[in-house]
Amino acid sequence: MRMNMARLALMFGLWTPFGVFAADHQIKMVDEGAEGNMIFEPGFLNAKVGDTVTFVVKDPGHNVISRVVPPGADGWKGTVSQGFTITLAKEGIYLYECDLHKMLGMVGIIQVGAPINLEAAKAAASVLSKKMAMGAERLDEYMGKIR
Ligand SMILES: [Cu+2]
Repeated sequence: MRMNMARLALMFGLWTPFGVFAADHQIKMVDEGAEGNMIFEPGFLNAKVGDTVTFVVKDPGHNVISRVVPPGADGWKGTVSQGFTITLAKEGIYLYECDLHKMLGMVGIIQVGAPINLEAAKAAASVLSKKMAMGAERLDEYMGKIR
């Protein structure tokens, strides 16, 4: 029995779970990184809806807490001892920090699709950078990468 290609493609599409094409990104928590100390690597990440991000413990003693997430997305908070994975369920900007070292610029941004909550992210980044003893230029650099 022969099957034409269109039909085959349709069947493949129907049978392929959404998650098959999702990527898992890794962000390391680092004491002394190539671009500075007390830093997430990479500090800016571009991802797609449905992707996951695993925060990897390169050096212990950090945590990852969301400060801004897109409307409808779940925030997260917790001490990270053995890594930690989040799913990027909604489009927009995710701004997060290490609560222990945010004053030193240990913050990060994940952009998923269009930056629909950019104003909220800008407002939070502005508040955050004023509290920083150092590393505010790092946050500015990440914010500048949002397209
Ligand atoms: Cu930290």
